[in-house]
Amino acid sequence: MGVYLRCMPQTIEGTLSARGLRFAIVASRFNGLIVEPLIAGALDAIVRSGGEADAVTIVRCPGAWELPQVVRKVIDRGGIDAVIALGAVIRGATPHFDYVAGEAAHGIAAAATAADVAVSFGVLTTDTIEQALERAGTKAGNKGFDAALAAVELATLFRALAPAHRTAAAAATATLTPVAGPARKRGRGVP
Ligand code: INI
Repeated sequence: MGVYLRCMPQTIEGTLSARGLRFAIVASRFNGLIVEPLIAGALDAIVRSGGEADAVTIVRCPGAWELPQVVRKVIDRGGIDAVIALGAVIRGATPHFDYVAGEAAHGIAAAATAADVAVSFGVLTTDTIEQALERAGTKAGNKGFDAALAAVELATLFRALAPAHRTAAAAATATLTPVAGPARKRGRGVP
């Protein structure tokens, strides 16, 4: 307690303001009954946190297994602050689920780690369709909405974590600007 009175730690964190942010939603078509409400939830979260619907590009791919490849391409294409990956993998009678869900999770995590932009994970992995429906806008919320909010927080955190030399340069410009005004008035400024 005493330590905090003498020395306050610095906290760097994101916000939930999507104002000015550009997003890509990468969504799989497989299990569209579940994925479409996830997309709607993500858009709702972006708009309700101050973002613009026309600052969102929706990119669709066949299934969750393809999500990592497309997320990478979308990041390489540039022009966005955050990618929200959405899909639904539902367990069947064979081990296929484990391969698809595992590849989606590992691949998106690998793309995220290598990326300069925020990447969030909104891929449902459930045992049943009922569990997936519950998480796509019914009794267990909407994981698309949650993933979009995570993307907003991460993108704004990345802005706050911009390299120190860049923020120092911005601060120097900000301090110098007011000085230039009066100097110019007295005839000593830059012509
Ligand atoms: N894709 C999904 O997105 N969800 C699933 O539940 C699923 N299952 O269970 O098969 C699924 N399979 C397709 C896969 O993602 C690829 O599109 C396919 O294997 C072609 O590469």
